[in-house]
Amino acid sequence: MSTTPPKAPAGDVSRDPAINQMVHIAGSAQVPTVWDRYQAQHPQCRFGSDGVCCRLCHMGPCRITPKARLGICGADADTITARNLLREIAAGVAAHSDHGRVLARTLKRVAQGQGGEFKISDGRRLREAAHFFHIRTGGRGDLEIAGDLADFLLGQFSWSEEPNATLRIAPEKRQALWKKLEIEPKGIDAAVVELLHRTHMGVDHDYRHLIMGGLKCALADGWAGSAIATLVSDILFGTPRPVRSRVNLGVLAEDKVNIIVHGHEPTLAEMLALASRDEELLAHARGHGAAGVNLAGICCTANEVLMRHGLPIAGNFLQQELAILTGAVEMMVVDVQCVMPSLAQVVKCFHTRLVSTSEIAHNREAEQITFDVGNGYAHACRLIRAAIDNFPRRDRQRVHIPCESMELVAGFSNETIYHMLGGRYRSTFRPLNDAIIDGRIRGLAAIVGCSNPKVMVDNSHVRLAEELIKRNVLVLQTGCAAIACAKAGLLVPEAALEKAGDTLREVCEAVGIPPVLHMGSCVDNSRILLAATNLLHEGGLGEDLSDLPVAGAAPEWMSEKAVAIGHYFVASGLYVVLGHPLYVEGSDNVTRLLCREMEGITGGRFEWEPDPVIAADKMLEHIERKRDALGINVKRERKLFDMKARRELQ
Ligand code: NFS
Ligand code: SF4
Repeated sequence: MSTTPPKAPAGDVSRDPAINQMVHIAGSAQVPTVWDRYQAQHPQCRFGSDGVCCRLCHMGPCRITPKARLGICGADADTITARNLLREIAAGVAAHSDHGRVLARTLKRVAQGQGGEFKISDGRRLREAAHFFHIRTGGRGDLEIAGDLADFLLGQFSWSEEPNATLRIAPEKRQALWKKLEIEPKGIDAAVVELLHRTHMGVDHDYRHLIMGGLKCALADGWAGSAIATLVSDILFGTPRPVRSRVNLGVLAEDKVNIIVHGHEPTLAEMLALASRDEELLAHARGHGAAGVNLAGICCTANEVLMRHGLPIAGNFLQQELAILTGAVEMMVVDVQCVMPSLAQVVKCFHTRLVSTSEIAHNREAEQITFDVGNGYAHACRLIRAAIDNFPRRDRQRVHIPCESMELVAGFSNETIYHMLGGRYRSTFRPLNDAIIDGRIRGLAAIVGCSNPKVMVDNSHVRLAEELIKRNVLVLQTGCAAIACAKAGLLVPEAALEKAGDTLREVCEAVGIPPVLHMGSCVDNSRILLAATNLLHEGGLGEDLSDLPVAGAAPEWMSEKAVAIGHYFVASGLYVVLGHPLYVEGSDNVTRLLCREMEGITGGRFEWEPDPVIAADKMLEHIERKRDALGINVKRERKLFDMKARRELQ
């Protein structure tokens, strides 16, 4: 606990009452949170936010000002901002891809019979992937194929003469453009290393060349590292199908042992999900006066176990400290990414045990119990037992669980969308394409990314999604953005009745889907790329991703991973609206390249727009412009697209 009482943030920090209530409680208990530290950082450094501070060598640090337009080495604002941006992209790509590597290694261990309780859960997805990458499947068992696939995927990380084979998932025209622009990555690790090299003092000094290099590395994320993470997770843990669950801090149970999984890698959480149903452990819990074991998640580990097991979500990024502040969490189990170092301070004020489980992510004040795949189940049981043993230490006087908890439906993988649209006999995207072509659905919007204390938490996500569905745009989501909209009740089919425009509502009702589809964690943005690719393959909406009436947005983003995602969307020809700018505004040239000129190069570009309603206007404008170009905005008779008419057309 701090000795000086933190300054309480003025007014509400979020549109979510559960967040506001807990921030208030934190203030009374004098436990500092992210909002207090945000205040303490004010004013934030302008050189940093403009991207013109360089400390890439030790002649510096240098910063660009009106009286010093060059760094000591002679680097100008263009070079400095571009290099700083590229280092962010490299870190984001590294984070997603290293996560993918951990999963590919797990697949390998399963294939070798050393994967403990892990197994191949979706043999069909395994075989489809093997077939796609020319790995022999005929007459072979799952494990044999899995071993070859794991080797193949692990091979995608190192440098090679050839572009990454996983790029072949993309539409052909897009692949050809990447080749022409010379931005095909040739190995994921190699792409990251190349960026670090190019941005070292005294190497690449052409901002345009630098930015194109950034796109190349970003492609190694969306179409390689993240795609591998998603694919292998589906193979090992099952491809998500629609599943109902609940979200927000109210999912924590007053009478049960609450365990929170937080971070990004799904492996340990999978085992905890299994072990939380273990009869012996449940009896142990009863023996300690608890009615059961309640496993809930935060951030993307939560999204992973939600998608596959329907486990409840306690909150998104900015609710991690608040979950502990409820006083009702016996254990928080963290792995990698988006885990605030402050958690170690918050748990000191409560009985919560903070357990760190990744070999690469330690916190000196957390307990380190490194997870080992081969002993996964036993490991999970040990953790749950320790959490149960901690239950009697809960101070009932200090328990404050907000009542907010909302229902949601998640699990919209591409396979699910195929299945739901096409029905039992004919899995297809056709009905979606038809609805877009005849204008009942104007287009698709991806709303993704983090939460950020700089803005009213969750507000932009929810307002943007509401505006878009009102205007008949189907919304796809991942990450903390999806959790934000889920808390606001947008992820249930009934939301279509209340909030969607007339024609989108008709489609949602006919198919039985919400107007906002939860496609998973942030690495599952690869599912969004695939959904866009599937739309193209289905036909009638152009030949390249940049032809599609599709737009992306990250209204409250904060992480370097979000920077990488934004760049692979733009490199894939998509229009991306960010709620606040990248750290590049110190260079007019870099800003113009990213926000204007890029459209003539990749077909995609960035836009900054803090106001969610104006962002919706801009996204819709983009979508309508694409519809015009496709020639599908001419007024048509609806009957043209009934089954009979389609048969006649054929
Ligand atoms: Ni994505 Fe998921 Fe959330 Fe942002 Fe962090 S949890 S990987 S980075 S904060 S959306
Ligand atoms: Fe300064 Fe150049 Fe060194 Fe950057 S690389 S710190 S601009 S001298």
